[in-house]
Amino acid sequence: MTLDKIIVSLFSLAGIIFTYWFFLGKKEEKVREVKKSSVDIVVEGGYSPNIVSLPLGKTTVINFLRKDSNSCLEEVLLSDFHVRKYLPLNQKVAISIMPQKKGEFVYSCGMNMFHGKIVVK
Ligand SMILES: [Cu+2]
Repeated sequence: MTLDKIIVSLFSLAGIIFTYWFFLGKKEEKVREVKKSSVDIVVEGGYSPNIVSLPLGKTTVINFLRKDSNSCLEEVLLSDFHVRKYLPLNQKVAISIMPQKKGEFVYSCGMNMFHGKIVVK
C-alpha cells in the first residue's frame, strides 16, 4: 500500500466511526425508562420514543397512538410478546405487556420496515 492509499483508508475509517457514533448516539438519547405502569408511544414516521425500558415481571401498558396515515404503520407486531395489533389512525391502542425475561426485544410494523425496541432489565 502506498502512503496516499493508507491516508484514504484512514479517512474512510474515521468517517464510518463518526457515522456510527453520530447515529447510535442519537438513538441512545431516545431511550425512555418507564417507571409508571404505562407509557405512550407515538407512531409517526417510526416509533417515538424509539426504545422503552420496562421492568421485569411487571405489567406495563403501552399506548400506541398512530398519527401517521401511512398504511405501512397501521399494524404493530411485537412477536416476542405474541402481539399483532391494528392501529386505527388517531386512536390510542393499549397493549399490556409483562416481560418474563431480560433482554432486548425488537418490535416492528407489520411489514418489518419500522422498528422500535423494548429493553427489559
Ligand atoms: Cu411497514
